[in-house]
Amino acid sequence: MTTLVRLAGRAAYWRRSGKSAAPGGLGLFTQRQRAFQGVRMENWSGKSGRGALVVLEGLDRSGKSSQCARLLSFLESKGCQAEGWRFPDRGTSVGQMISAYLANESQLDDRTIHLLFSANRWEKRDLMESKLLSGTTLIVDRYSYSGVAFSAAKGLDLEWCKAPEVGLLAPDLVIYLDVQPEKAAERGGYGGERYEKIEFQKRVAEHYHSLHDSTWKVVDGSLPMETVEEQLRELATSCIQECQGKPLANLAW
Ligand code: DGP
Repeated sequence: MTTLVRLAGRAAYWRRSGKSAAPGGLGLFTQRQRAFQGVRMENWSGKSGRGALVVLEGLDRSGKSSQCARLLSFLESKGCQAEGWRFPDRGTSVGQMISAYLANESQLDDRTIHLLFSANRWEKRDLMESKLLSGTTLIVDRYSYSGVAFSAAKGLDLEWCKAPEVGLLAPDLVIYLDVQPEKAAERGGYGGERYEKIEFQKRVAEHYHSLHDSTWKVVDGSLPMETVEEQLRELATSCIQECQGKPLANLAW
């Protein structure tokens, strides 16, 4: 019965958020073939070398999921082998515990849930690596930076939060969709889950800013959707081309 309630809750969540869910975290976005709009794709080599690990980060309701779906459709329409992933991956047993926690159906100690989020990424690490090495680009909605920023916003030590992420695959590109917490809160579907509170999101934003490194590109997420989409296309296209020949690396932190 409890499982049924949780599954129903998850289905409601996915409907509310407009996100599509699929078991195992793969192929999560619908395939929409979109017209080529301005990004030059000469010397496209996404099919022959390794794929790129492209991560989108940002506050809740910053537009990540919509932009991931749009970017994936664009890459597919250009013949790039690409998949959409998201973390937390609620399709695993660890992911179901996380989902129940986020829906306030269960209570967990802050460090315990932090380690579960991390475990949820670790259980997908090998599959991510084999996909990337076989030439598939992964567009990932949230990753270790969410892990650190959200837990640190609860008051946990930043270095302690980073530790379990060390050894996961390092992204080739992190795109941070920058939206003011107040603006994000005005968007549909806000407030249904545990962390969707403006004061908390402000602290998350501060911690995100402390994590910026050379792989980060900040995009103004309050611009029109099409403008943001265009910027993401250009960033991802350059990244896919530039990471050819570069070995995969691990998060070092
Ligand atoms: P999403 O499915 O992207 O809406 O994410 C669900 C919520 O979980 C959202 O408020 C952000 C939060 N979150 C995502 N990843 C992590 C993580 O690794 N650790 C913590 N503490 N929170 C996370």
